[in-house]
Amino acid sequence: DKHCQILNSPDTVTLQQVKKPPMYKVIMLNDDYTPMDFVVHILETIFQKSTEDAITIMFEIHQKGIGICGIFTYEIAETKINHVLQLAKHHQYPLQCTLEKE
Ligand code: NFA
Repeated sequence: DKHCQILNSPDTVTLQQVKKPPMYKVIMLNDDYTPMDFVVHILETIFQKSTEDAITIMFEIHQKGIGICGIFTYEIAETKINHVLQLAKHHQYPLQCTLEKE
């Protein structure tokens, strides 16, 4: 049942287990001050969402309090969160983002 791959070296054939990396959800939190169009812009540029999907996700966060921006490896999730927080800080918006292991 474990995913294996055949590795052919010059004189040996071995079964190598292929491990998927742990994945992390990037969660965005609602607040009362960050403009809706700024959140949509972040979802389009940092999370590569279409305008339609960005608007849907933005309203979900606005209505439910939190929403998922995407699922990534730890390093990519951390980098995207840092970009969001840096951009929000630059505009003096209180937008918050966090990471959650899947
Ligand atoms: N609640 C914010 C507003 O009404 C919009 C928002 C959505 C903020 C998603 C943060 C996250 N301007």
